[in-house]
Amino acid sequence: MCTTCGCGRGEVTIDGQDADASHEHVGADGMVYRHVHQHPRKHSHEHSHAPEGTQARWVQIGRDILAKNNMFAAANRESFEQHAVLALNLVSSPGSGKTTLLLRTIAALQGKTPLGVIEGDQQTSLDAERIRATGAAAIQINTGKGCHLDAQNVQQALAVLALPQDALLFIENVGNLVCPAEFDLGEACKVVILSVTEGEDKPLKYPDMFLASRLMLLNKCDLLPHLDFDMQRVIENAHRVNPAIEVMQISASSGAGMGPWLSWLAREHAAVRARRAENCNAFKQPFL
Ligand SMILES: Nc1nc2c(ncn2[C@@H]2O[C@H](COP(=O)(O)OP(=O)(O)OP(=O)(O)O)[C@@H](O)[C@H]2O)c(=O)[nH]1
Ligand SMILES: [Mg+2]
Repeated sequence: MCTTCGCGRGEVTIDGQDADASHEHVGADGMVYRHVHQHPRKHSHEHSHAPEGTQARWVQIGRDILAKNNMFAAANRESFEQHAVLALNLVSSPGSGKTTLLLRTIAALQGKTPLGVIEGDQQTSLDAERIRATGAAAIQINTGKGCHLDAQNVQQALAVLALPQDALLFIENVGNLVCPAEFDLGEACKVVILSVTEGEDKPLKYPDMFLASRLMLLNKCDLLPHLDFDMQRVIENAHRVNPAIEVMQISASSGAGMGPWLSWLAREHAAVRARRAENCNAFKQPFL
């Protein structure tokens, strides 16, 4: 459930996971209850014991949800660190080119770097199928009415994906510039993809997402000759929100600008591997 809009509770399905899993509900007393329903894989039902009450109760529920999410995120992060997995959370509005970017990235890395993909969408396995067609492993998570992935979804998907050591993990979040900003999945960082057809104002209108991201990829730059898009202004807007955000211009369709992105990936992955090696060495040091 999103702490902002309350979407998607109890609707998630994950490739390879039992649909009759336990569900959580927020009772009128504001407590989170877990119990099991028996119902078919694709379902839609009303939960009658939806919360009613004060603003303070909603705030508490939101805190509880994020606290629980952060516990799963911490476990995911620890597991990524232990296995030297670089996990990236790709966030954007719908259709900015996340899957196209992944297809091109996989084509460049296949056979060189082990990798896996977790795909988040409200419905369909279309994106996971596009990824699997390349030969790469992909798990689809359908969030139903939910508008973001959470860390528990990712933990469950990881159990099915079985990533090797030293892998790259790309998590394509549900297309939405709002809610995914709130949810830590245990990733090394969020990468926001903004296509040039969306307008220069998006970092100002959706600041949480641009503040939460370490890198902004400006995609569909092949279309610039046909658009009235001010590149300087979008970069300034992003830096107003997040002075530290890195920016790259790419075209996932044509492949232009992929070099700096691939170099960035290699650098980040090397840093994760170096950290893991350091930690292993620290364990080998005798205690003084
Ligand atoms: N011209 C152009 N089109 C692109 C580029 N990247 C993606 N597209 C097109 O944009 C559309 C959406 O691309 P996707 O990769 O499916 O976008 P997405 O962000 O994964 O979409 P959702 O998963 O639905 O949020 C497709 O028609 C792509 O061919 C690009 O660099 N240039
Ligand atoms: Mg996609």
